[in-house]
Amino acid sequence: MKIDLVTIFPGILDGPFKESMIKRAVDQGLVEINLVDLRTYTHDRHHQVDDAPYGGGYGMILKPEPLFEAVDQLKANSGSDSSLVVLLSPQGRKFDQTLAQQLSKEKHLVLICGRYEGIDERVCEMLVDDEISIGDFVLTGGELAAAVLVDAVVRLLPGFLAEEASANESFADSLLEHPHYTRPPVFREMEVPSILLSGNHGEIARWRRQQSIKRTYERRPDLLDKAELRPREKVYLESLKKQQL
Ligand code: JCZ
Repeated sequence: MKIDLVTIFPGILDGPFKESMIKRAVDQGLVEINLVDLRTYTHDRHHQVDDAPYGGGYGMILKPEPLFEAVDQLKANSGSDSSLVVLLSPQGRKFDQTLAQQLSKEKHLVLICGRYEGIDERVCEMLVDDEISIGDFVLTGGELAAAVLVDAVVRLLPGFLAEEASANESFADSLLEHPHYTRPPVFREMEVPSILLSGNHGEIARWRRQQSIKRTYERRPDLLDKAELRPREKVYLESLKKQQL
């Protein structure tokens, strides 16, 4: 996969991909991540990327010409016959694990990171394939939203995770994760649940599944609609619901 991030502040995105797991994915060649400075695609002396809004009002708007030129060139140089151009914005459709999985199947992503009051609408209409929001809160620009999206997508690329890790994780089966413990077995008088020390892997798996269901019921009951529970797990969930009444 190739990911191009178009921004007027490449420095914001300098750090996030140069550490830990994403760095390893880049080093392994699972993904190529390029920071593209939008000002490279201006032709005036002041490298102007923004202008005042037609109709008046506060703030500045990103001009269409540099964005069209940047995206056209990035598509042409992608080495791929299909590119998906994504605009990060609070007006987009909500990002989630299902969308992350869909994006992880793409060969070339171009992520446009806006700034200021927004982007000329002709970019949104003609250049952008998908407008995505990472949540209902307002950032000062699209860069951190793009970093979140890249992180969630890259960890899903084939070869990134051990098979087990991706199978067990939160949201993959619409349940939150069970609690985790490591040594020591007693810390400041707080004990690790004895079942985890029992060596009985069948019982441990059952306990973890129940803990996942309990947590999801307590913290994110909305997720339970999508969860696929075995008959005995449905019975367990019903017993939880009765205890709460
Ligand atoms: C440009 N402000 C781009 C995206 N989910 C989310 N919240 N906020 C944004 C976002 C905010 C922005 C720009 C200027 C994205």
